[in-house]
Amino acid sequence: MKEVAISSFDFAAYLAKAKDRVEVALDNSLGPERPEELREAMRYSLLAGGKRLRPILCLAACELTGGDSDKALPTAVALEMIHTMSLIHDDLPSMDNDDLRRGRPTNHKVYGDALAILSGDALLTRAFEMVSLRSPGVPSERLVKVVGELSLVAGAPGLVGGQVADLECEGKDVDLETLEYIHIHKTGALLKASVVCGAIIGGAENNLLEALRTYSQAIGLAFQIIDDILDVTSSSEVLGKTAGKDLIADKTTYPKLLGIEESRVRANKLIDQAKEVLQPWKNNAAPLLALADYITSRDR
Ligand code: GRG
Repeated sequence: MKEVAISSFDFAAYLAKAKDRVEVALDNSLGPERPEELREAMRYSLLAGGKRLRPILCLAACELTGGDSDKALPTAVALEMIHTMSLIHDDLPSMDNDDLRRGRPTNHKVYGDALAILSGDALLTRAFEMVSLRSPGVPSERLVKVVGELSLVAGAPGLVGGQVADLECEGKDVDLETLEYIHIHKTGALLKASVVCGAIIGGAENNLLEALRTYSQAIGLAFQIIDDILDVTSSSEVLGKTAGKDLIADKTTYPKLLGIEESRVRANKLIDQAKEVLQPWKNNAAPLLALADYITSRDR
């Protein structure tokens, strides 16, 4: 395995290169869907930009296990497809009802509700196709494990459950425990699965896989705490989505319960915990350590 000295690690270059790889793979992942309008709606949201954090985490985790991250690319694409479909559905009038996503009008604003729902459905099912039918060279038992992880994260035990809880809690007084439940399921679970699936594709030993589960759980929650903070401190122009939305929708957030400073302290503590658990692998973990820091330093 190639060691990457932390001091000489160029995170900006790493991030840019990984993002380029992901963009190319995403572009190649959509075939000749018919009708043409469905193809357009799927491409519109999938290729709309975004940080591509989930696929990049997947590739970085695979690399840390000593695996060939080319083999993890289809799974990385699958994770971004699940994420994108969740954004399309989240923006619908019956859910968060938003007009702006990734700096452009939301999918249903352009294609209508029916096509937004269906293009989301098509991306979700394509994600499972990417893993099960379009992952050459990966042992099938690893692919079955990844399919299992994705089934759990996309369904009631993950995003769907988190989203239902989130919608149910709008306009209500919510305690920290419930808020954490929502954040962990709605957001943290997919970030965790991104790391875990990359590690599974790479064939991680049990102790590294367990460490990566702990790492990714911590960064997943920290990510949503920072998202809550950015919602009140940033602008729609910078975020590419409507700022101040949590207040408008009367949602409980970390800043609402703890204040901005204490929320930031919590997020930083989680990032410290995530980095600590990777110390035994630190000589090869520069990308994942830097990605953890990026979660709290990001501005969008
Ligand atoms: C997966 C079957 C299935 C259903 C989806 C709608 C829904 C159920 C869940 C909503 C999940 C959701 C939208 C959570 C918010 C997560 C979040 C903080 C998104 C923003 O992620 P970034 O900042 O966005 O990584 P970019 O645009 O950079 O990719």
